[in-house]
Amino acid sequence: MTDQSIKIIDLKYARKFYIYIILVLFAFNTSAMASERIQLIPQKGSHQFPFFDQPTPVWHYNGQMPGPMIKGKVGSTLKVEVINRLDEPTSVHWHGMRIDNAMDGVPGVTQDPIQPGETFIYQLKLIEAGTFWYHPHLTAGEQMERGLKGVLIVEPLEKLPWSQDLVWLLDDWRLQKDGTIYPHFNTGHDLMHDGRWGNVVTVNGKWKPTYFASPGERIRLRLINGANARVFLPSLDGLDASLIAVDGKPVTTIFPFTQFYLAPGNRIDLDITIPIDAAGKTFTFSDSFTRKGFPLAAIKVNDEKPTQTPILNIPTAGNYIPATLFNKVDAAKVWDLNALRGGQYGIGWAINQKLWPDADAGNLKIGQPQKVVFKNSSSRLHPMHIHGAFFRVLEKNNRSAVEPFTRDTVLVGPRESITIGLIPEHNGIWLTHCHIQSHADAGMITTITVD
Ligand SMILES: [Cu+2]
Repeated sequence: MTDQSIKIIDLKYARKFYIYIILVLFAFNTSAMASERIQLIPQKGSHQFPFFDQPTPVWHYNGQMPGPMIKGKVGSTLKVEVINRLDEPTSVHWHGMRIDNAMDGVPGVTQDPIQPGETFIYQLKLIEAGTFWYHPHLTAGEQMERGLKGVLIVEPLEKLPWSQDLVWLLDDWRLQKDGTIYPHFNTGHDLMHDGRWGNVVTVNGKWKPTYFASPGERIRLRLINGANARVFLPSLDGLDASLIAVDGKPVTTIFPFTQFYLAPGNRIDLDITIPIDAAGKTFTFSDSFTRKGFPLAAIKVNDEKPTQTPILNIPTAGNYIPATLFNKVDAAKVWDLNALRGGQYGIGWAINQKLWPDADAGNLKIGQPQKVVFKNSSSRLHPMHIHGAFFRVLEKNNRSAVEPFTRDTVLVGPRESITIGLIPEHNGIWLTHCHIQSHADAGMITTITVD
């Protein structure tokens, strides 16, 4: 046998070996998809921000910041095994998802807290495609602020037509000079104002990250506000975009994106076309809610030949929860939002003068259109979130203000009143609360029983 023939034989074996590896990887990949079983491990760890020499101690899922992006297809069931490796009890709530009430992740209402060392398995039947996210629903003012959160995307059965599906989880952190997280949560200041606002804004845990695109490319961008209290008003540096989904659900009609107050809990999906002549340009997305403003992330357009901009058939929700359904409903439930002395912090945030857990907003009948007025009697912001349901904004300050989309969270401004229409579709005891975590921790939570 010559040297040459040995080489040839080696190559043959090598090729077989590679094919074998590819087959094994393929089999592993498909079996992982079919089983749809995921482990989520809340635990202590660290995260490196660019400003500090030392990594910042955080709490996160599976050692990742943000937690792993969970994806599943409509019609499948995800089994998420949560193994609590924190030193305190926790839970996982699946924000915006309409799932069995027992899987909603609210300790004291839908389940017992997951104690340290314990495991809880969430079974999530994926009934609709969209952008959702997950976070603890226990001492959330601290647990979320230390970093526990992640994104869950439910994909439709058909292939998504966009060449890129960007997911940006927006967040802010209150970091001290040494890089550690400011360790006092729900302070008097946070409670009396709009909760805890950080001094560092991140996208997917990074400060001002850069993403890349080609001229002419069409991108789906999902923005999720995972902050404890900060409201974002994203601006796109002149890029044209259409608003195609709000809070996980397609809009009723697609229209150009102008502005959207992305309150804690809110998600928007945008369809963005990179201009054909934008080669070499960088578009820096920023937040303009506060006077200071923050850069969020950048999209850098490469110098490649322009790609043909595809024409997309973007699904809409049609006339889901039509506003006219509520014309004949006159008796609206009024939920007054205001501060109140009392509760564990001395400063409480109440719904109808009641502080959680002494709260119950009554019953709603399944399938029956219902109007609710969020009446903000305070001078603070309250992004109000209803679990397990979507609703339509009908009026602002008693004037018609029908939105061409549904939501699960709506920002109620100081002294503002917002009338919503909802049709309860799922049995159970569902939470309604302010998504500013300090306000929720200080009592601004109630329940509605749907039967
Ligand atoms: Cu609030």
